Amino acid sequence: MRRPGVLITGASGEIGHGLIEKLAEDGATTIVTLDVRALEPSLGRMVHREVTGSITDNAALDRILAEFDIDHVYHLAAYLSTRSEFTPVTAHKVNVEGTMNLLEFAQKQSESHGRPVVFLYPSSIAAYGLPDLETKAKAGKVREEEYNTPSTMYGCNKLYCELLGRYYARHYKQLAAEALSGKVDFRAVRFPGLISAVTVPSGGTSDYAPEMIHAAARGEAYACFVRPDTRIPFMAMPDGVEALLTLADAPRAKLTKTAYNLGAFNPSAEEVRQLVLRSFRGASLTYDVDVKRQGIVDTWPADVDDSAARAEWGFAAKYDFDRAFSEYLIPTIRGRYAR
Ligand code: AKB
Repeated sequence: MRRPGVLITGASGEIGHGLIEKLAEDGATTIVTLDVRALEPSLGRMVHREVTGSITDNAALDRILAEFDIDHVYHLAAYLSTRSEFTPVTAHKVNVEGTMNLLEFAQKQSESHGRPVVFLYPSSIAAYGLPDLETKAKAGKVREEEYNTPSTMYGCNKLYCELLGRYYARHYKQLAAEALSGKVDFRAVRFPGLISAVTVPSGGTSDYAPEMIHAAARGEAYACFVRPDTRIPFMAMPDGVEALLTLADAPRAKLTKTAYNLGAFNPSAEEVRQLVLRSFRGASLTYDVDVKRQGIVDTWPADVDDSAARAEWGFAAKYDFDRAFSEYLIPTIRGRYAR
């Protein structure tokens, strides 16, 4: 008998950390993870099977298929935006071919147990590409259908994988209607920059905000790599994890979109810096603009319209900018570094 469970890829990353903790809370979910990196021991104790391997390795996926009856896939593994610009071919292999492998895996799982597999996909604001700063300033809250012309390899990968997911959902829905089993229930969110109090990101371009906060908490000097006026949407990690879980539970019939915007707060880099300076007096935070990374965030929207997520599956971020700092980031980070 194969054991029912959920699969998390890229589980040792930032989102995986929070997601595992949340899914493990009631002890009722069998959690299977797949990552090239080992989980921290404290997280490893919360999962039932930790597979160390790549999403590009079909043998690893076949082993999971043979052993588990997976009904939810949280496909978090990806190369982020800055890293993908340095290694575009590898990024495409991991981000696109890896996602394709996971979609095939989900479809096979569904065929074998006869139920749809809910496939959660974290897309990104990188799926947008605004042509210039003037357009960005005028665009206001960008809707899902607007400016779908990403400028980075990562953004192209994310947008294309949303379409691949849509293809799988429609294709196999049709097969299911023809009485052939198998169905991938693909659901995606376009995450803003995520800020976690317990992990530091790597390889992203929204990293300047979390890096500023963590450096200040550690008492280290930090030079922000974007201009003070740079503005993109951000979200506190607990809201990001909650969004994935809420979307996973939403009734299928209510969902009209393949990918949903999520909004929370959208401070400029200087507004982040000022709040960090108020929280960590004497912190050394300066600017040293990296032209390439600046060029990337300049194509991302300053804000997003998340009305579809609110209306269709009841999404509402708990943390605005001030609450994210005062109730989540600062107390958790202080505790972490004090230890
Ligand atoms: C990145 O900066 O690449 C990510 C993202 C916005 O998707 N954090």
